[in-house]
Amino acid sequence: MYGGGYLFEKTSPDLLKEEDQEKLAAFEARIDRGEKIEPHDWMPKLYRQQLIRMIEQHAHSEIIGALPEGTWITRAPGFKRKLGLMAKVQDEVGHAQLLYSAAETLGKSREQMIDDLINGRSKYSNIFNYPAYTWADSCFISWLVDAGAIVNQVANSKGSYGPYCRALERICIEESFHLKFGHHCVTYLATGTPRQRQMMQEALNRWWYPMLMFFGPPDKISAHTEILMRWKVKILSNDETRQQWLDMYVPKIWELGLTIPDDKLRKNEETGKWEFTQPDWEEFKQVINGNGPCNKERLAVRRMAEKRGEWVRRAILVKASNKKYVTPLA
Ligand code: BYC
Repeated sequence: MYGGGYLFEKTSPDLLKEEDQEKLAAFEARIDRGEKIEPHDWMPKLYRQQLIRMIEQHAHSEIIGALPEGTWITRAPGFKRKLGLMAKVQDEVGHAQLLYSAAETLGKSREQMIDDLINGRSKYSNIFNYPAYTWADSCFISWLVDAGAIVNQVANSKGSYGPYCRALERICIEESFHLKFGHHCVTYLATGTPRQRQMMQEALNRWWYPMLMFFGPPDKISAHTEILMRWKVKILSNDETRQQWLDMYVPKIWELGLTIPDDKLRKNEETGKWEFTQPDWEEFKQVINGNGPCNKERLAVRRMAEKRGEWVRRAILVKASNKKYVTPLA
């Protein structure tokens, strides 16, 4: 459990002291007026760094997120489910491409970002470090993790950095198809045979607390929320997105006759806020720093993909420079 301090080193607004104060004021006035900041506009170093950090982590989450679901494509029940899941996984990888492109506009190359990911220097979403044991786990991701992503991304798409917002708008449209697919899959299991219902319930039990963590640590211990909200990179705080997701999806989960594994979960009618048992924030810290149940496996798969794809990337580069390339198999 967490104490009073920040979970990570808090972003200090003191870092702004070195900036040209006139430029900083003009920049902040633009943001206050709701203008978009574009790649060639002046921006404080901290804004650039924070955006690279956040967009890059988001991009990594998309390609790593494709892994637990990807392993279910061949095992999904029936041809339609296989097709649906394959399209979804392909979309997620496409989202990563859009996001890497948005982050590149800030000056960090895609190669460097991938290198940081596979060498464990970058973070990605906690939730994809948990195993998808059954088809129901994959259904949980498609419906409820994507729902969480939509709540977060719809808000952030109204933010201040043009390339990120435009990428998010497109991503959200595709995510809404995933949500329908996921809802259909979960409903099918939750209203199916006793064995199917049990499988869905067990998946919900496994994913509930990692899902609460997905929105980030509570505001009072979040390191970056304050500065990111000041610059409208984040439009809602971590607690606000978590509350919005609970508000939208707890009733839907209950409607399906599933039990949420938290006796304390209730909506406080006076405050309008959901009260719930806090997830274990120490576990969260371990998971996002490489010590979750699947971190090693996830990065090993990415490293393998990177190695296997190397000849393709080289061949494309050689073709672009019009040289003859012999494949390793020739
Ligand atoms: N997981 O100060 P805080 C998807 C880190 S993919 C891991 O609150 P911030 C999908 C945080 O990075 C969608 N780490 O941070 C894909 C920071 O560490 P550093 C994923 C987390 O940035 C495929 C530290 O904790 N969505 O849905 O203000 C298939 C302190 O946190 C997490 C996005 O990426 C976490 N959950 O707020 C299916 C959305 N939370 O960097 C589905 C974009 C926090 O100081 N990102 N940390 O070492 C955001 O909106 C924000 O970055 C967050 C965190 C709300 C996640």
